[in-house]
Amino acid sequence: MGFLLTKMMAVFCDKEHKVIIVGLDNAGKTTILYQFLTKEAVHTSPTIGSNVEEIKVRNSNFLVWDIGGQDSLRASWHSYYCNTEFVILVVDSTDRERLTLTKEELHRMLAHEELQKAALLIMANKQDMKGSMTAAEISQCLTLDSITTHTWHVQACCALTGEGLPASLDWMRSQVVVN
Ligand SMILES: Nc1nc2c(ncn2[C@@H]2O[C@H](COP(=O)(O)OP(=O)(O)OP(=O)(O)O)[C@@H](O)[C@H]2O)c(=O)[nH]1
Ligand SMILES: [Mg+2]
Repeated sequence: MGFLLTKMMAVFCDKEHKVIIVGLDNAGKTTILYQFLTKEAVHTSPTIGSNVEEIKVRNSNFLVWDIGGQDSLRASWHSYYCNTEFVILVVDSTDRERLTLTKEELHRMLAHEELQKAALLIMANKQDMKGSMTAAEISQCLTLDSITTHTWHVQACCALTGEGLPASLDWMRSQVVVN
């Protein structure tokens, strides 16, 4: 009974869930953040520091931090990790040359003690572009199958049109309910 009540409270009185959006520069993180928020493609410029927005999906509240991905900024990603429940890793699906770098950043992040309980959502962005890698190709290159320490999910998307974004938020909500 106590368990059921706790579950019901979790569903109806949802607290705020901290989300960080990471990925290399130009992956489309800021475009995704504002597409989540406004359902429109906004004009962006490279993020210096971070943007933060609250996103409500039905009864779930997410506090979403979009962190700049330029080389010089990646060293400070860790300062955003505390209390993070979801890591969204955005990949530019056309950027084959830098996928190995993304893989290194991903596995370094997953080893960080403050992210041990975080769930991981990989967004294979820019699916509208010719020659983009599929979500399956990206999964393979990032060796996602080897990840057993974190719950993870891959979503193909296009931040310009918003395709794949509702499904991403639905997955995050499903994880909130599961936990
Ligand atoms: N074709 C296409 N372009 C996209 C898509 N998503 C983002 N872009 C473009 O990619 C460029 C970079 O997008 P941003 O959202 O600023 O990238 P970012 O990951 O926030 O980059 P940093 O802030 O430097 O880390 C912009 O010109 C966007 O319009 C997409 O799905 N398709
Ligand atoms: Mg940005």
